[in-house]
Amino acid sequence: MKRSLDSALVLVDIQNDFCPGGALAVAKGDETVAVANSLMPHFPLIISTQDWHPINHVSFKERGGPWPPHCVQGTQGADLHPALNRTRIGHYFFKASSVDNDAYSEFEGTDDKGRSLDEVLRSYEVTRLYVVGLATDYCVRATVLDGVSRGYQVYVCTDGVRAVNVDARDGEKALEEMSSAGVHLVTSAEILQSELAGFAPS
Ligand code: VGL
Ligand code: ZN
Repeated sequence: MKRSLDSALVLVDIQNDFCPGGALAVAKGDETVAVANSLMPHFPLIISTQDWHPINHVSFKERGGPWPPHCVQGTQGADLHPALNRTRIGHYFFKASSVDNDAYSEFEGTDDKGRSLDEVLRSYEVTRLYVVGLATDYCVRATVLDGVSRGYQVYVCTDGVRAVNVDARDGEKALEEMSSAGVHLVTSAEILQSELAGFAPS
């Protein structure tokens, strides 16, 4: 049984460079893959996003930015994690893909036809976003807060996200901030249970 048609599952930046061994590895980042795979069969629409930087991107240290080079367009590090099930991903979005612009919100990305995330979600009459992926304190946070401000009801799957934690509590703080903004923090077990009961968790 699929969640009602007004819901989309958003897989934020589940890329090799954000997983152990990657250029900007997030601790246990690869653990988001199994959670994403377990949720996908229960959603009618699945959106994947990727951080997608040119080689001399403004966010890289050599240009004065905060990060080591990561998610360089066309490299293995920018690929989705190989264990992520692609069979039901309906749309792929790419963001921060021009040299002088960084972006953490996936709403700033575009798909292969140049459409924005908001445009695609509205075309399906989506009103609820369920979010898993990387990283809690950067792209998940920014996307989720942007989604709230655009009028979506947003659910963050707490066991399906992991944080960079430049400071040790950044991930926790980001979750608190999202919660204060009206975001629902739910576990994958709660999402799957409410699915069987036929309603969305609140
Ligand atoms: C991200 C740091 C730099 C993210 C992207 O996807 O959360 N974090 N670029
Ligand atoms: Zn980046």
